[in-house]
Amino acid sequence: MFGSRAVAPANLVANGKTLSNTPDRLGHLVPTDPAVGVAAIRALFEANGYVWLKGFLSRADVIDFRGWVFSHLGDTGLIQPGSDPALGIAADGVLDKGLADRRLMSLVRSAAYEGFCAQPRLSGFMDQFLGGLSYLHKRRLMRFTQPGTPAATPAHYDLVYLRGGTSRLVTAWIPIGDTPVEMGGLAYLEGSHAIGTAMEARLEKDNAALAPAERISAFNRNMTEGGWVSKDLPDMAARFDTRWLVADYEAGDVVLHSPFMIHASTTNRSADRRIRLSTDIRYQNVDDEIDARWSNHWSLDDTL
Ligand SMILES: O=C(O)CCC(=O)C(=O)O
Repeated sequence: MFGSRAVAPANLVANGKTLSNTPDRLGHLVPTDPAVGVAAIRALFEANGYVWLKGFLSRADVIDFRGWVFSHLGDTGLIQPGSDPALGIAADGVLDKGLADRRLMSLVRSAAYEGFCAQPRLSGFMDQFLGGLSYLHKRRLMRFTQPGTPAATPAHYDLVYLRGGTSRLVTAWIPIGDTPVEMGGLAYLEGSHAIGTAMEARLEKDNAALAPAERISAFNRNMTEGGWVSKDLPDMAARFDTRWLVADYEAGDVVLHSPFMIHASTTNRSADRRIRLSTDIRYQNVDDEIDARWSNHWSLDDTL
């Protein structure tokens, strides 16, 4: 269960570019058994910028939650009529994007989603991981990606969007359902927490003269559009002489990543027309400075 595949997958595409699949440019994330304990998990997080916790949550609970989410998106045209919502099979017809976006905003405000994010297994672990009481930021994102659409998250590191408090942050990326490589789950640029740290140090100098609100903005004049590092994933791997690490995620897995770790996603090319569903939520120690801009629910127009 915990072994990595030996051969890198072919034909991963992001933003119109095909990722090189040579072993020096593409590899696999290394899975971690949560049973190794919090000290070992923390050491891996520090060393690698990520920890892929296999089977951390109940697989059945995660699949149930997938079904619950898609059942609330049924009338938007997202799901194949008559199919089991837990499978998340995309409909052939046209999506009512406006309705789907409004529904998504309701779902991330719902008690059920709140309960999913605040489940004791996660919050208890985060208290241990952060060495104190953990704080879960209220701005929490849930994303669905239809197969056959070009949607992909450009390469970035999270601190760019959360600069108004501590940098001692941890993101939990949670696939809500099985997400094999071809469904375009998160890809991590190997060793890039050091690259993100150096980029942020440079930007801190560049931003020093800006007014306080602009200084912490991901969209200020010194940033690229959207705060992204790049949309060209193959170029980034070559430029930094490193590899994109991808994985066949399964329901129940949780990936923790550092706020300096560069990550992105690839296009969902599911042959079975399965929709990628995931949530990304952020924790810190409650006693560290909190970025007040993240104390509201996620809105599509919140410019954060
Ligand atoms: O799920 C995605 O496509 C992006 C998630 C992300 O950027 C994150 O977890 O920080």
